[in-house]
Amino acid sequence: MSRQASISRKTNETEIDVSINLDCAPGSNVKQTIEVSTGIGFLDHMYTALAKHGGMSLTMKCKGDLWIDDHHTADNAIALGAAFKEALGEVRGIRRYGTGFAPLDEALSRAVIDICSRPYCVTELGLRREKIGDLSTEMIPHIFYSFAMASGVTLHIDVLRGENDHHRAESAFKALALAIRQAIERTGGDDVPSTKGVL
Ligand SMILES: [Mn+2]
Repeated sequence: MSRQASISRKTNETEIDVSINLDCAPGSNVKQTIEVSTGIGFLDHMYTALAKHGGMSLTMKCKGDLWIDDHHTADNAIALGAAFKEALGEVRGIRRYGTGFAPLDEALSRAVIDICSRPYCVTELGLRREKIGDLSTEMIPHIFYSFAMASGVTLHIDVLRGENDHHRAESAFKALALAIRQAIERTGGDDVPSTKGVL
């Protein structure tokens, strides 16, 4: 059974529809479909990379109040996190922990995730530019934070090195994708991966 969810969220600031299917990795017999349209090109680029390397299908349509700034629109990571949590369902029969390292040329990032219902987020991205394309770089750690809070995961993401901020950010998203893909991998059993017996 594939793990999927759709979420629609409409506020005075944004209108967002997200559909996610966590089981579209190559070899899964499910075609991977990625359509991301947020109105912020660089953000589309990042979510597309996240879905692609996370083995997910992702449809995200977002209309935000970009005439104010990019903040409310970039906060669509809340909806993405909520959809991820719903698609995953009860934390059972998955690996729970995942680690991803992703290089992009000179940049290298590490992401570690624990799908544990204990939302926490620590990031050290070292971005120096004010903006990448139309996305404020200060929103990138905020996106990871919003995703962690809404999905209930513990997340640590570090850009270990890199000169180019586009590369640094993209390698961080790709590292997260690899970590997620490992953590949500089915073990074949249906045990709860916790000594508490519940997550
Ligand atoms: Mn790129």
